[in-house]
Parts: sequence; C-alpha cells; structure tokens
Amino acid sequence: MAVLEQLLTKFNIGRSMHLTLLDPDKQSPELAKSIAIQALEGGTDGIMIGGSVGVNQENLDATAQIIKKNVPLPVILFPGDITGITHYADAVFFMSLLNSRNPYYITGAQSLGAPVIKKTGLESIPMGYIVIEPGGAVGVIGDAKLIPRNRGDIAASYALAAQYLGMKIVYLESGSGVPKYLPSKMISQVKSVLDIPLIVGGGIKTEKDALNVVKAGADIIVTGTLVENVKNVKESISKITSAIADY
Ligand code: 1GP
Repeated sequence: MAVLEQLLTKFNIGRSMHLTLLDPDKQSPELAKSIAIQALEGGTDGIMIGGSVGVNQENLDATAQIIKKNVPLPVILFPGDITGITHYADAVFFMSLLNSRNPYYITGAQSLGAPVIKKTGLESIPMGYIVIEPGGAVGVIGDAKLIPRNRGDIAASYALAAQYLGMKIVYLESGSGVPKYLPSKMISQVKSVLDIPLIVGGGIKTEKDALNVVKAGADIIVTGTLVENVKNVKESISKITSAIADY
C-alpha cells in the first residue's frame, strides 16, 4: 500500500499516529537503525528522515538504506533542501514552506528536486509546511515569516490555503528541539478548518505533551530530538504511542 494511503487509512478511522524523525547528521547509520528498530517496537507508525543542517548524500543514503533494509515501516523523506532525496526511501514529503519570505523554499527547491524525485520513483506526498514561533533551525534557514504562537487564525489561513492548493497533508512546525510544543488553541484552530491530516511537531518530549497535542487536534505527531536524547528509545516511544492510542 502506498505511504499516503497507509496514513489516510488510520486518519479515516480517526486514529492518531506517531512518526519518528531521524536526522542523518545526528548519528551514524548503524545507530539510526537501532533507534528505528526500537521505535518500531515502541509502536511508531513510520520513520521520517531529514534535517536542516549537515545532511549530505552519503549520510542520507546510508541511513535510509540501512533502515529500509531492517525496519518494516514506511520510510519517508523530510527534506530540508534538494540534498534531502534518496531512492532508498519509500516516499518523500514534497513540502512547500508556505510562510517563507524566500520563494526558493516555496517553489524553487521543489522545481529543482522534482526531476530528481521522478528518477528515483519515490512516492511524492504534497505537503504544506507552516513554521510557527520560535521556529528553530528551519525558521532561520527557511527564512520563515514566523507566525506568532497566539495567532492560530493566521496558521489556520495558511493551512486552509494548503488544502485548497491540493496539498494532502499540513505540517505545523514550531522547530526541532524548541522548549515547548505548540499551544493547544492554535492546533485546534488549525484542525477546525481542515479535512486533510494535520501533523504537529517540535518540542514534544513526553507522553503528556503528546496527549495534549493529539487532544488539541493533531492527527499525526512527530518526535525527533527525543530519540536522540533518551537511553531507552523503545520505552519512551511506547509511552507516547500508548498515551495517544485511544485518540
Ligand atoms: C522537527 O517537528 C520536528 O521538524 C521534530 O521536532 O526534534 O523537537 O521532536 P523535535
């Protein structure tokens, strides 16, 4: 089954999902494999691979290849730039940073990356990417006109525009490793206008955070920094997936 179809299957029956984000710049491919295996055992629904800084073809290929070979989960690329593409994955979030000031991050990188993706045969999943304060590395690198955390209405307008532009998923991002995940009010305002799945990421560290984000309306949550920092990945992911299992 195609990756989007798998995500939509759970979305359509009203079940929340968890994706584990691995940045190839942050650990060796071997360690990434071990984290991904533990995340699988902890109940994650898929592995995302990408990062804003330091991703190159070598570490990306090696990370995606070893995970694809050893972990029976969808492997989805989350490219920070055109360097984020490898044929070893299953799919790519073909994302446009909708609130960037720089057209490169809205359609420029996409036009450069599209022919490369076509050659790889990767499934391309059109995604509207919206960066909220504080924004982390992607806010700086993607030249985002950061949306204030108390302006869920503005985030919702961008999200609805994404849906009307034909994108299949919306990703609300507050930045990797930020101190606090997005406010519930903003998440629910965005959710209320959408018919497509809503991904929320940035600063989700505990099962309580995860539950709050899902209760507010996220269909899919992403955790990245967490798996880089904890000793027992399986246990940490398992706490999160169990906490959100009934939503
Ligand atoms: C980054 O939203 C993701 O794009 C994950 O954020 O690293 O804070 O989990 P964290």
